[in-house]
Amino acid sequence: MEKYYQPEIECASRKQIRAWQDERLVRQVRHAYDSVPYYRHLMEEQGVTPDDIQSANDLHKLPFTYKKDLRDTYPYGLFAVPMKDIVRLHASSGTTGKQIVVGYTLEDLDIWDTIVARQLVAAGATEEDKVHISYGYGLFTGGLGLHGGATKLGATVIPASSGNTARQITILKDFGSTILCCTPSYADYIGETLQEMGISPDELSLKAGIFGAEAWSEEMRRDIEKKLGIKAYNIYGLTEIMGPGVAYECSAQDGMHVNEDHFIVEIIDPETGEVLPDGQQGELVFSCITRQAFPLLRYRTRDIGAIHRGTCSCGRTFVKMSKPMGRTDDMLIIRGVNVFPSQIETVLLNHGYPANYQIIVDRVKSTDTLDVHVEMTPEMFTDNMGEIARRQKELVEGLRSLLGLAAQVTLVAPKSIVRSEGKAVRVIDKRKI
Ligand code: DLL
Repeated sequence: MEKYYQPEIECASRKQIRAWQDERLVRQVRHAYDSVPYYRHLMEEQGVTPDDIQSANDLHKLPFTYKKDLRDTYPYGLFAVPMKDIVRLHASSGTTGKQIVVGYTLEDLDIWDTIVARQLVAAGATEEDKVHISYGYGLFTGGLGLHGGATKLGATVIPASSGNTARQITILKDFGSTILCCTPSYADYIGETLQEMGISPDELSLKAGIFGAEAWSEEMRRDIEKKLGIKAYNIYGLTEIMGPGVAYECSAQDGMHVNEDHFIVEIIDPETGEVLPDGQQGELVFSCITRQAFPLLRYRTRDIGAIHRGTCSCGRTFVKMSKPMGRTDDMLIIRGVNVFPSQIETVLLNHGYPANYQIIVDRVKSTDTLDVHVEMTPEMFTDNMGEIARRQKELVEGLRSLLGLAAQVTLVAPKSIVRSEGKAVRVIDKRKI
């Protein structure tokens, strides 16, 4: 039977959710306007005042905010409460450029813990569980985010942090961890190490995993579930908005419920900024409607996804966002064709390859080249050149039929691609260098 952390909120009527959003947005806009000169200026530039925002219907009148706004005001220019009320800072350097800093009040942390606890319960956790956290601890929000949620739930936290994989496995085994939290690429690596150590998943007590912080395919989910003998749940979030827990998966494992009592999600056309209808792919935009320290409004995430309304088999009423297929800034444009690394991953895993690959993009004589390096599994490994050529050709065909693009494929030896303990770096784009 489906379990909820806060059924009265997670399964509230749409009317009730809407009422929370209306009231909280109005208050939040006033708070941002009154407390952050930068917001006041942005709103004045757009010709709106807090009085123009009477309900969530008026959200579209507000200006967007961008990562650039966070960088321009670095470090504390968007904080909306005095520093004495900030009890925690987190930061993200992102894939490119200068880091950004966000702050939390005690109340903000409590909300964060609550929404992460919702995810844990949706994945079947109770206070009886041992939650093993292998997200990195530190300024990255993964470690402390899951830590706070698991503590709030009353589970037993194992703050393993990332790295030292053999030791992780000893801890998983000896401490009897039941829920594993880390990036999907690290979960895959842990699964692979388990096999190498000759340990069967049955020897562990794991039952579920909470994986996020990077894009991962359905094929990778199945792979991890098999390797670790668990059910793998997706969790989405970003430092700017809160950290992990902005959206979370339920037993349906088909899209993530957005915690709509704290965030309003929109999908927009990234080119025109126009709000798109439900179901259509576009850029995810979030507004924080309860966060005191950092009241970010209409934040352009650069993540590409879609939102779906309607009933979910789990009984929750929060809208669902599809798994983001990638970020607009990860999207490769190769000879005019848009390619997401996650699409390449789908082809590789469907052909039985592991999720250990690297995508190398270059420009030779003004033509873009796409070279996919993928590891063979130890069972595939051979020095038969004919066999390798046949396999490479098969993948080239698979990529061509999915992407409509000619790629080069290089099969490499098992273990030759460096493993990730956090977010995997899949793409080397030499064109930018
Ligand atoms: O990655 C927060 C987090 C930690 C989420 C642990 C989930 C688990 P940042 O480092 O600021 O924060 O990176 C945020 O990561 O904009 C997405 O591009 C990507 N991302 C996060 N979760 C997912 C996911 C954390 N489930 C950026 N699927 C976001 C795809 C994800 N991409």
